[in-house]
Amino acid sequence: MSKESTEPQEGWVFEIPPRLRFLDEEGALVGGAEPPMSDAKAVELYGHMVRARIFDDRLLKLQRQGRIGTFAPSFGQEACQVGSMAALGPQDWFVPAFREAAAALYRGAPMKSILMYAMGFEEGSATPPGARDLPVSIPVGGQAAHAVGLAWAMKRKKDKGIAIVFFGDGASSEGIVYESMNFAGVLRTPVVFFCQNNQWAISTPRRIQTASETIAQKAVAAGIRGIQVDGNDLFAVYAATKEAAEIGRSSGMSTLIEGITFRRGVHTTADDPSVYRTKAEEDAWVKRDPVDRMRKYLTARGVWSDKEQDALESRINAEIQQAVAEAEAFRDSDPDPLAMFDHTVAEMDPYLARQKEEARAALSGRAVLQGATAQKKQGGSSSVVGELQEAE
Ligand SMILES: Cc1ncc(C[n+]2csc(CCOP(=O)(O)OP(=O)(O)O)c2C)c(N)n1
Ligand SMILES: [Mg+2]
Repeated sequence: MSKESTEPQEGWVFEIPPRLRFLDEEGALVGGAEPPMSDAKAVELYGHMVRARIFDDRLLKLQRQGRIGTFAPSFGQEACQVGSMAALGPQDWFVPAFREAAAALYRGAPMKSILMYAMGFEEGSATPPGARDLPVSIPVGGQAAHAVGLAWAMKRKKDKGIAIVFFGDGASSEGIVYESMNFAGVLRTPVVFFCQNNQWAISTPRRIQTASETIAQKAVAAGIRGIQVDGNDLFAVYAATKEAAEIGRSSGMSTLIEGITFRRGVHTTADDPSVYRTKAEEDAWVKRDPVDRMRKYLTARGVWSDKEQDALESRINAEIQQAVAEAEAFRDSDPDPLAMFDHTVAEMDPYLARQKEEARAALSGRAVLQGATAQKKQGGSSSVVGELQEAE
């Protein structure tokens, strides 16, 4: 380890500043705040939020129709995801958890891929060549370590990218998240730890997730910056992430951003939030919705109208229809089940390679068994075991 990487970091004040906010719930700038982007950019990012929301809604319907499997909606968290990714560039690594469809779409993931993944096809995890995007990560918090590893590798290669990792309020209690922040502090690797505090970890509410007053302050012990933002305010998220990335790029200092938001929908399509939270709580967050807030802002600025909204929605619906058709065509094309091994890791560990070979053998065994069963129907052997033995 180099001398520089083990030195205490001087010149930083590890205090959590007041929660950052630009827009109030009515979409008005607060306290003389200047918008951190042009109207044209705000319109563009609003379009991305709407696109994510309509896509999310469509996925929910497809799941209810039995056309895709389980998925975790980003409904209500669009500002956290679009605002942060918009502050970064293709040189930066995107490390998602499992609720980041809005971020992935912004980043360029094809809708078709997200649909394929939700249908159970690992081909949907394949990222476009050269994209610095990791696939969905289901083990809660584990991806934080990947982000630090990526940032460390970039630092060693003198590559000016940073890594952003998403995780939830629940994940903030996982050891690996603390360990990752600790490593990022010690190694001085530029990571934006983006905690989407959506108030719930399945049925566990924020108030019993941690006795800590904020999640942001957990940065202090790791010697990295911590900041709370209104996570339903696109401008606040954008500005905080941009600053965190600039500081990271120039100094290696990491930042933990706690975005205060709300999971407006189900945890996943296998969940029913009405059994553990009240309608009053849900209603309170409807008023703080990030997409509505931005629409009010843009409308008041005179740069958005209902007509433009209709045109946007039609374009998005057509795009989704096309993507669903393509994903279903893929499903019907008899995809190779062995592809489930191919798109999560760059280099396969020996144990995974072994599993792939075992799966290949089992699948070909199944094919033989099916063949033998077909024979039986035509008056062949009646013993399945016998058939398997014959197949060997
Ligand atoms: C290590 C691990 N433990 C438990 C689970 C089951 N699980 C999936 S999501 C989840 C809650 C995560 O809550 P949070 O981190 O707040 O993220 P959110 O779902 O709210 O986006 C749990 C416990 C898991 N996937 N991985
Ligand atoms: Mg949560």
